Amino acid sequence: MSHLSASYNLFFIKTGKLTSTKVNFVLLGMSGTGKSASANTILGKKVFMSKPSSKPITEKCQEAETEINDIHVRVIDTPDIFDDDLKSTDKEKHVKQCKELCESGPCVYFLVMHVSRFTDGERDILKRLEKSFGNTVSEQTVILFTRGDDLEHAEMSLEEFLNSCQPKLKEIIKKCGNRCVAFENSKSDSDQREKLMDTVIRMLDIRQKR
Ligand SMILES: Nc1nc2c(ncn2[C@@H]2O[C@H](COP(=O)(O)OP(=O)(O)OP(=O)(O)O)[C@@H](O)[C@H]2O)c(=O)[nH]1
Ligand SMILES: [Mg+2]
Repeated sequence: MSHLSASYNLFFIKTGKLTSTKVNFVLLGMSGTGKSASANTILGKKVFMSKPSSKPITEKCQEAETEINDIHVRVIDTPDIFDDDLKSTDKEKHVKQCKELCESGPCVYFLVMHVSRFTDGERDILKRLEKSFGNTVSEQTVILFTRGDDLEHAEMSLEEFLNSCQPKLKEIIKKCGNRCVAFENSKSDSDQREKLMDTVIRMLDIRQKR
């Protein structure tokens, strides 16, 4: 039994519903995809530095907490652990830190990508995620697409984007149970974080019923 279902089941037995427990959200993805911007959207305020840059901005794991629909959420923003230039000792340090932070309760991984391009470096991103966080990580993963505003400008829905995306990305999405959300980080409305929470609750619920 994975860590997620163990904690979650325990909580359900106690209370019958998912309230007041602490859920950990770990934002992972390549540099510049919008991990920190998405973390800020989830938190509902600008906590982490997020800006245009040709080089990585976030250099170490950072965390902040919030409440969404009565659920206590700890948001963990990470540096690009898929960066080939990163020393393996640094990468291990970041992964270890995430794992330690997730020991406190259920953990949901968000694989952050943007809708504008699926890059070569992202083709094997799930394999790399599994290598760091274990073979079952995709069962606890939601794909978070940033730059939802680009979709809007192209008058395209998330469904249309997903239907027309390339086979390798489709494969990743399928492995993650087709759990996808689109974020428009330039908007600070709370609808986006509530929709995200719905996806998370549905995911936890499905695991609970297994
Ligand atoms: N238009 C638009 N820009 C976005 C969105 N999300 C992020 N960005 C921009 O993309 C750039 C990079 O975002 P970051 O949040 O710094 O990306 P990151 O993944 O944290 O990058 P590192 O810390 O280097 O790993 C910033 O200029 C953001 O404003 C979005 O939904 N729409
Ligand atoms: Mg960042």
